[in-house]
Amino acid sequence: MLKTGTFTRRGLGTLLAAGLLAGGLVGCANSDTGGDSGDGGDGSGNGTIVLGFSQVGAESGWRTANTTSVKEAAAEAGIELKFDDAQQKQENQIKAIRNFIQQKVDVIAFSPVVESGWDTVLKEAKDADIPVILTDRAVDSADTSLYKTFIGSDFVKEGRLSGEWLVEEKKAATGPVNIVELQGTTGSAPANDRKKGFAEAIAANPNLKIVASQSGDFTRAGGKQVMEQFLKANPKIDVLFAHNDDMGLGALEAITAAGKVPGKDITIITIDAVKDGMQALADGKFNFIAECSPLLGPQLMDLVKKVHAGESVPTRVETEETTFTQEQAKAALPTRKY
Ligand code: GZL
Repeated sequence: MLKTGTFTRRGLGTLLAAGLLAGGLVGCANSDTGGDSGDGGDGSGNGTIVLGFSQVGAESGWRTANTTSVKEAAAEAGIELKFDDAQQKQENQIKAIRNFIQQKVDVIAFSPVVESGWDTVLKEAKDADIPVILTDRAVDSADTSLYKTFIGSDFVKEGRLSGEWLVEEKKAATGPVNIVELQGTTGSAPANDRKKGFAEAIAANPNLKIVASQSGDFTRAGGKQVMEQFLKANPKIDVLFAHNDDMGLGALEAITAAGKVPGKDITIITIDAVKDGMQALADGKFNFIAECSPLLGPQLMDLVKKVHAGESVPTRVETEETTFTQEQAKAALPTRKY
């Protein structure tokens, strides 16, 4: 249930699926016409709202599910979507936003790959009188007038819940518990905030020590590569905290190749709860996952319509998420939407 949303995300998911089936819609309404989208009034020239969306990339299962949610929700909402995949490069996102401004779209939404370096381009959007919505990740701009609202998760809480579970799990430990940490993309809000929340939580038990921490860039390949380095440099690793499932899944390969049993020799905590991560949890290879829902599409389209109509919107629309143990993952998997 969303704290400030008007629908639960899952309810909207069902609605969305029914709508797509009933309408016989295939694919999605994203159009990359490239040229000027119209008279600059409603952007499309035919009353349709035109949304320019700059996506981080396609680095993880979470991102893929998020892209699907945005595209399907735009189709369902009758919003013309101009979608750009930045391949995890900030300069590509800045280029895409400038392109949307030139095309005079009605609204711009984006998931900022990193927190800093957005003020100039966001000021250009503001000067062009195009409202901006932040989705999924936040920016560190001091000027909050540069965007209308943020929709996404509380990453500090996700890190804190992960740390709190570990404190409880290892409360009987009498000696040092060595933790290695696979951080998300350097400079990104989820990496900064998950690291912060986790560190604050584990401070409750001085036995819990982070002995190595490095970015795996939210990818499976990155998780595997960095975990291989961790295993070579640290003779005793008791816990892996990975900022997303995909890096944890990549790390599984390195752990197994090193002759260790994931979930037993090394306790593994991840964040996201995408299907592959939940399967690893149900199979006993992971031990705990803090959920981070990618299904932001329907709520985003609701905000796009409100912002376009000049209606007031909350400054922050936060998703409420849960956590999963191995048993809870087994129960949840059959109905998991992503
Ligand atoms: C979190 C999102 C993160 C996911 C990763 O909202 O930005 O980026 O946790 C994804 O899986 O790559």
